[in-house]
Amino acid sequence: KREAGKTEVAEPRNKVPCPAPSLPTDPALYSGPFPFYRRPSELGCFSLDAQRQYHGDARALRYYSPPPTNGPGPNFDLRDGYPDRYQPRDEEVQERLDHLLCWLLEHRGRLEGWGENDSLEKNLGYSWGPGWLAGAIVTWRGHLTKLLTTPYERQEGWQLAASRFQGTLYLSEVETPAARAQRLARPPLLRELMYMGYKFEQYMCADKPGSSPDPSGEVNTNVAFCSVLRSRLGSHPLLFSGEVDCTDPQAPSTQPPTCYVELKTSKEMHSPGQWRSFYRHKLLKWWAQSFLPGVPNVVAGFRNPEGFVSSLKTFPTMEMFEYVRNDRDGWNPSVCMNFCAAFLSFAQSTVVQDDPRLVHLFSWEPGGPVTVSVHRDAPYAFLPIWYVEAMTQ
Ligand code: 0WD
Ligand code: CA
Repeated sequence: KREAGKTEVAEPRNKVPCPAPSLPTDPALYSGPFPFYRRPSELGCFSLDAQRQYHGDARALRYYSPPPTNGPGPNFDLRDGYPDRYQPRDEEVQERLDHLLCWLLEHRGRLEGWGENDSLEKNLGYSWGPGWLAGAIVTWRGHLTKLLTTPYERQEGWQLAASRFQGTLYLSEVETPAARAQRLARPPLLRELMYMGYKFEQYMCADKPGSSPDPSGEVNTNVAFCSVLRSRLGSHPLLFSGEVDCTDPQAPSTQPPTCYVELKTSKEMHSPGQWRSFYRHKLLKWWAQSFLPGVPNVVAGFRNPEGFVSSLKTFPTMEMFEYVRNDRDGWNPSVCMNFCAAFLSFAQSTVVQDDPRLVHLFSWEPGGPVTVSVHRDAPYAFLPIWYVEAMTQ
């Protein structure tokens, strides 16, 4: 309304209030149809040895070797060897994307040169060849898992640092102050529980195909085998790497990632209420983690309060949703994937400047939206100088 005696002055354009962009995470906003997700294919792999040194091969890959089905069944003491035969990885070392970048440097020729071309994808405008990496998102599988479960997460927030370099968008997790405080104050029982997960792997895996597990040795969590995969979510080409527990020499297809097996431990359950809660919370995380790389089966070992596993159950990744399909308080894979796609679009449109020293920090706490802050150099910049220099040659 025009008031007498007052001149109306338009707000200068640069003063128009402009809310900082943010992304909501409510599940109801993402319940559309399941988005396109390309069947993940393995581009390569690498291993980390007992000293956490990188090797561009499969030396750390282990072989699925469950107890014979005709025998007495498992009786694994997951506390055996703790803490005397335990060499835990030094969690103070922030590795960020370093090992994955190491693999990328070694294979940049194949990623940037003419690779096998998928003509259907080419017709759709998504080619695998020169320029593919420049349009891709590079990250760890574990970071994508956190994005998939965000609409249902009520406990732990996250921070993801993002930098664009030569077109590619790199995403690297930053430990939140709360997560760091929790890690430093980790109760002894939780430390032992972490060991028990790795001990289970030792009971279930052999070093060579056809041989038997040897649980007498040490558990060294520096050792890792990582698969490097290519996929696409909606319009977002993805290159990510994830740690793989073992390969099943008896799998119907020996082609990775379909021969891979994910191993998990969980508390023995005794009531329908305990199973329901397991389907609602644990299976969501298991599904998200294994669906992304196309790992078809998760083998669970159920431990009793004394730390012994006497029963195993295989959960096919593609059947996990069935346990919550008719549960009003269950999770929905479409919500997970649609939110992840929305986040990737949000990140792609937020990080416009191509500069390896510039970081957009995406932060999320349960109950709120994803917010963004901008930083330059330390402590948030994460693309190492050796990578930037080698890629600039
Ligand atoms: O820099 C970071 N913020 C992170 C680095 C966070 C998470 C993982 N990593 C490292 C891991 O050490 C590994 O070398 O990245 C690599 C691959 O990770 P991912 O496959 O993307 O991670 P995720 O899916 O979260 O974990 C897979 C497995 C875990 O199996 P379970 O069954 O517990 O989900 O990797 C192991 C663990 O066995 N793992 C770790 N091992 C040592 N230290 C760690 C860790 N911090 N996190 C996961
Ligand atoms: Ca595992």
